[in-house]
Amino acid sequence: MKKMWTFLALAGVLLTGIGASYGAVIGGPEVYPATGHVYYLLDAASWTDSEAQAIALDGHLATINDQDEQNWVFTTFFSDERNLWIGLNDAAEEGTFLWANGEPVTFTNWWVGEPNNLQGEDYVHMDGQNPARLGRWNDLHDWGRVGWTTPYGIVELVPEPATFLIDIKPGSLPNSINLKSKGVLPVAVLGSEDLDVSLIDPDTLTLEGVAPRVSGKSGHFWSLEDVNGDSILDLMLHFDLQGLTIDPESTELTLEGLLTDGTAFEGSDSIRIVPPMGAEVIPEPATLALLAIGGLALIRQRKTKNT
Ligand SMILES: [Ca+2]
Ligand SMILES: [Ca+2]
Ligand SMILES: [Ca+2]
Ligand SMILES: [Ca+2]
Repeated sequence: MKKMWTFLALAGVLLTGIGASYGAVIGGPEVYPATGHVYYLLDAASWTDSEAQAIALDGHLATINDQDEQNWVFTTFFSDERNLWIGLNDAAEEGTFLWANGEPVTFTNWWVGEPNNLQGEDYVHMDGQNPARLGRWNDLHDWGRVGWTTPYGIVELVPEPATFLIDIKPGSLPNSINLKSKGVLPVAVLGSEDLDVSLIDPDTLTLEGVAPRVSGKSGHFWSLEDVNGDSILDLMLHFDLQGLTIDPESTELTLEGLLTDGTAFEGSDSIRIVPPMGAEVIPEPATLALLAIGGLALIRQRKTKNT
């Protein structure tokens, strides 16, 4: 939480410093609960000025990853026929649309017949002017064009996650992991004065990108219990070891997730892979020779017995 506030305070300092320029921040911060990303609304300006402003804020014009984010952004920032700039553009190569933050294009919301590159349009906005196509996308010139009001930029920032304490294999140290084991790996998020674990959204939790295991038909994959005896509840999870892709060289694992208010957090704990890589027992040539001699002796012995 502390990091989040430091971040917002810093953003506040930045905002006052750039208030007079084009594309000044006029709205936000708003947090999108599904990802914890933070959004600002900029005053009407060209796409390139708006993107420069977004970069100064340590973000980019918004990348719309799916219909939910589309709906949330439009509902949050649209009003009064306001067109909204997003990060999509084909300025670098005509016809190849890219997000300003470099993410792959996985979702689009074009209005019928768009993008049409009319007289060389390269910058994309959500339509706020035409009642029939509110929120649908259109390519436009950098400063808009006749018939369009200049769009307002939507900035998207990915905040630094807060860090919480996690405990892999509570009660045991070192946290030995056998990569061949088909068992489960218990992981606890430790509650503290600063963290009420009931504020964690369990559906967002992943260990090295993998979701916790669902136990049985109950559909439950987490429980609240005090695993370290400090009288503060901890969040207990289990992961299928075989479902995790753990690098045999790795020395720690990281759990990531969101609080119910969208605040991102992460926590890491040390692990020790067993048996350690490179420590497998490979017989020395001398041992092999001895084994061979032993084997011969055995055969001879048997032969002797048989005769
Ligand atoms: Ca996004
Ligand atoms: Ca174009
Ligand atoms: Ca167009
Ligand atoms: Ca506890």
